[in-house]
Amino acid sequence: MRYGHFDDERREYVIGQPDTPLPWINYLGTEEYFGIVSNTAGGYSFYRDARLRRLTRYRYNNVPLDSGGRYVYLRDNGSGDFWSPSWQPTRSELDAYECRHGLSYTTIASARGGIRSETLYFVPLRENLEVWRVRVTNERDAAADLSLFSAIEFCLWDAQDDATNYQRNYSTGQVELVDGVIYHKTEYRERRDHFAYFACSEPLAGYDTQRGTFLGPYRGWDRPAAVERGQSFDSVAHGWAPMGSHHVRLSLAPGETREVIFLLGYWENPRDAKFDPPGSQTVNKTLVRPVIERWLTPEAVAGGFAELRASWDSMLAVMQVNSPDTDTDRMVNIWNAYQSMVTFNMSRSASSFESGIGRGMGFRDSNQDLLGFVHIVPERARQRILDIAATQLPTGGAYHQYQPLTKRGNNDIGSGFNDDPLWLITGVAAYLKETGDLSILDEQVPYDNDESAATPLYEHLQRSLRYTLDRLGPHGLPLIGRADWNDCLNLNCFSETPGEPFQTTENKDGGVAESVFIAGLFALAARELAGIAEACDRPADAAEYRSAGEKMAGTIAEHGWDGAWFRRAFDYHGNVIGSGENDEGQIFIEPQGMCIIGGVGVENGMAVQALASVRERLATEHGIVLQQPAYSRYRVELGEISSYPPGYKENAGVFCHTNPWLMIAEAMVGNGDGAFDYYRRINPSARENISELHRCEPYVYAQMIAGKDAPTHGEAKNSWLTGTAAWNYVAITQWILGIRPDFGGLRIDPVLPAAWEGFSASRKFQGITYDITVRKAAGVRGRVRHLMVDGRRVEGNQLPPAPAGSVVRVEAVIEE
Ligand code: BGC
Ligand code: IFM
Repeated sequence: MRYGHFDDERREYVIGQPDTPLPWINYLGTEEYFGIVSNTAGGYSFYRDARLRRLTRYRYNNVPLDSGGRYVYLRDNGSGDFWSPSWQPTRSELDAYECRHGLSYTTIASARGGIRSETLYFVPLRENLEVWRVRVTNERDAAADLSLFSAIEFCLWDAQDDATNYQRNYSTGQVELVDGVIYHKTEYRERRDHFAYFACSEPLAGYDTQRGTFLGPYRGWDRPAAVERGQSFDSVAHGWAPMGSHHVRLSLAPGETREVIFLLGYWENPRDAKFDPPGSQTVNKTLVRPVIERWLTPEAVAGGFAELRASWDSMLAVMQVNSPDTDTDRMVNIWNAYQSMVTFNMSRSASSFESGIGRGMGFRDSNQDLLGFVHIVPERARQRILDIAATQLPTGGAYHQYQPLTKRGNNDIGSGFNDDPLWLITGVAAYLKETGDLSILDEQVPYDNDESAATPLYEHLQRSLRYTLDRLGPHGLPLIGRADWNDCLNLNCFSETPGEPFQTTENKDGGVAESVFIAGLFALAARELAGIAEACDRPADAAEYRSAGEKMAGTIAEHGWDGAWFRRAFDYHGNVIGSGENDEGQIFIEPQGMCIIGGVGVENGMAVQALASVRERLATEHGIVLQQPAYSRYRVELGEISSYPPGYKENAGVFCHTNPWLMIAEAMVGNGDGAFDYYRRINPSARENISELHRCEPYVYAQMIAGKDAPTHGEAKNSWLTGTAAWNYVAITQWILGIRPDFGGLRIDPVLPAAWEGFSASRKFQGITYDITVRKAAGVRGRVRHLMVDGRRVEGNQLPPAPAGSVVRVEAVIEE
C-alpha cells in the first residue's frame, strides 16, 4: 500500500493523506538555520545546534504523534468552524489534502468548506529565517469572512534545559511586541545577542504570546480558546510558556486568493557593547528590521524560493543517471543525494528518532557521511575534514564525538572506539579522489584543537594508521577498545570482583578483545593511505603502508577466517565471536563486507565463499540482517548487542548501513545481479508499495529494518540520519554503475545486472562534464576493458585528463 507518489519531474514526494503510519518528515535549511517539518506541519527549528539554539518546542514520544509545529488555523467567522489546513493539530476532516516534500521545502495544501489553502515552508539561502507563505482561496460563491491564526511555541533555547528545568524556566520567558513583530528575548538580559522573531506581512487583528492564554486552561493545540472564539487575547508572556501567534482577518470575495507571509527567524547581534549597551532591556532591532521587511514581500519570497530550487538543480546536476530502473534513477538523481546532504548538515542530531539534544557529530559517522556528498559540495567537505581532524588526539585516537557549535571533542563520551581514526583516512581519500586537491594534506591541523600541537593533515593520517598498529591483540588483530563500527559490540566487559566473571556490564577499554572488522578496515585504510602517499610522491611511505595492509590481510586469513566466512572478533577472554563454534551470532555481516572491500580474499576465493554464506544465512527479502542466529538472551560478555530483542538494531536487524558493503563486495567479485538484488531490497522507492509495513518515509533510507527474528519483519525505524545514505550512494553510483573517482581520474567500471542493456549518465568531475553511455547485450556479465573518449580508444577503464570546462563524451561497452 502507498500513501502517496513520487513526482520525479518536480523532485517531490507527494503525500495524499495526512495520517501516514508515522510522521513523514522533511528538512528545511541548507546552511545554518534548520528545521524539521512533517507532512502535517509538525517539527521544530534551530540555529546550528539542535540542542543549544532551539527556536521552537517539540515533544517526542507524545500522543497524539508529532506534537509541536508550524501551525496555522483557519476560522470561518460566519459559522465559527475552524480547522488546521495541515490537518494537525485540530485533525478536522478535510475535503482535500496534499503534502509535497521537495528539496529543502514543503508545501501543504488542503481544502475545507470551499476554502482552499496552500502553505509553502522554506529557508532562503544565506538567511537565518524560515518563510511560511500561506495562500488562501475562497472557492465559494459567496464572500468569506475568515480569521487566520499562526502559532508556534518558543523553546527557551537549550532544549535539554527547556524540557527539564521548570523551576527556573517558568519564570524566565520574555517577549516584546513591536510593529506587529513578536520578539522572543529570553536570555537576552544576560547575553544581549541572540533572539528569535516571528513576523507577519499583514496588519494584525490581534496577537498572543502567552501559551496558557492562547490555548485556555486545560486545552491543547487542537482547540485553542483564541481560535475558537475568533479573537486573540493580545497576551504578553512573562514567564511560563512564551509563544507566538498572529491573528489576521481576511475578507475574500468569491474566487479571490490572498497571500500572507509569516517569518520565523533567528538573529544574533554583534557582540559590541556600544551597539547594544549593558543594561539594555529591549532587543536591538536596528539590524534585523530591514531583513524582516525584505522577506515579508511576495517578490523576495518568490525570488528566494526560485534561488533555492536553482541551487538544488545545480547541486544534483553533478551526477545524473538514466538507467532501466526507475527506483535507481530517482534515488540516485534526487533522494539519495538529498539525504546525503541532510546527513552532512544534521549529522545524527535532529530527526523523528534523534531528539536533537543527545548526540554531537560522530567522528566515524561524519567521515562516512562525506562519501555521499563530497562530489556535491567539495569545499564544504574540505572544511568538514579539517574540523574533524582538529579533534583527533595526539595518539592518533579520536574523540568519538564532537560538538557542532564549538567543534571540540566531547569529553563525556571520550575516545577508545578503535575504528574511529581509520575512517579519517577513508574520508580524506574520498576527498582527494574526487577533487585531486593535494593541498589539503599540507594544511596544518591541531590535535585536540590545540593549535600549538599542529601538524600537516598527512601526519594525522599516518597517526591514524599507527594507532591501530600500536594496539594489536593476542592474535595480531586490532584491539577493539570500547567498540568498533558496531557500537553495541562491547567485548571488554569483565567483573569488578576477581573470580566472578561477567557480573558487571561496565566496559573497560583496556581489554584485549580484538576485531576482525577493524582488521578489514585497516586493510582498506592502509591501501588508501598508500594511494595518497603515491599521489603526493612519497613512495617509501606507500610501500610501508601497502605491506602493513598485506600483513593484516595475512593475519585475517590466519585468525579471522572461519572456513566459509570471516569471523567477527575475539572477546576479552579470547573466545571467538562470529564463528560456527558459537551457538548464536555465528556469522556477522560487517567483516564479510569490510574484509572484502579491504581486498582480503578477493583473489583466492575466500570472498566468493563469504558472499555465498551471507546469501545463504543472512539475506532476507527485506535486506541482509546483521548476524545470525540472533542472540536470544542477554550476554554480559558481548554487551549492548544482546540487549536488543532478536531482530532489532544490532541484534540481527537489517542494519541498512552495512548492506551496501555487501553490494560493493558483490560488485568487486563481478556479481552484478547479486549486487543489484541487494540494492533493490532496501531501496526505499522500491519498497514504496509496502509502505504499510515499512512505515517510514519511502523517499529516504532508514537505519534499520526489522530482521526476520522480529515479529515486525520489514518495518523500518530511524529514518534519515544514517550512514546508510552515503554508503548506498557509493554502492550504486561507484560500484554498480561503476562511475568511480580514483587517484588519477574517474573510472568507468560498471558491474551491472545481466538483464540490463546499459545506461547513460552525466557526471561533473574536476571541472569536466562527462556524458557517459554504457552499453552491453542483455544476458552478458562482464566488465569494461576499454573506453571510447570523444571517439578515441583508451585502454582500461580510467579516463585520461581533459581540459577544465570541457564536455567529454565517453562510450563504454561491457564485454563477457
Ligand atoms: C544504538 C546504536 C548506536 C549507539 C550510539 C546504541 O544505543 O543501538 O545503534 O550506534 O547507541 O552510540
Ligand atoms: O556505527 C554506528 C554509528 O556510528 C552510529 N549508529 C549505529 C552504528 C552501528 O552501531
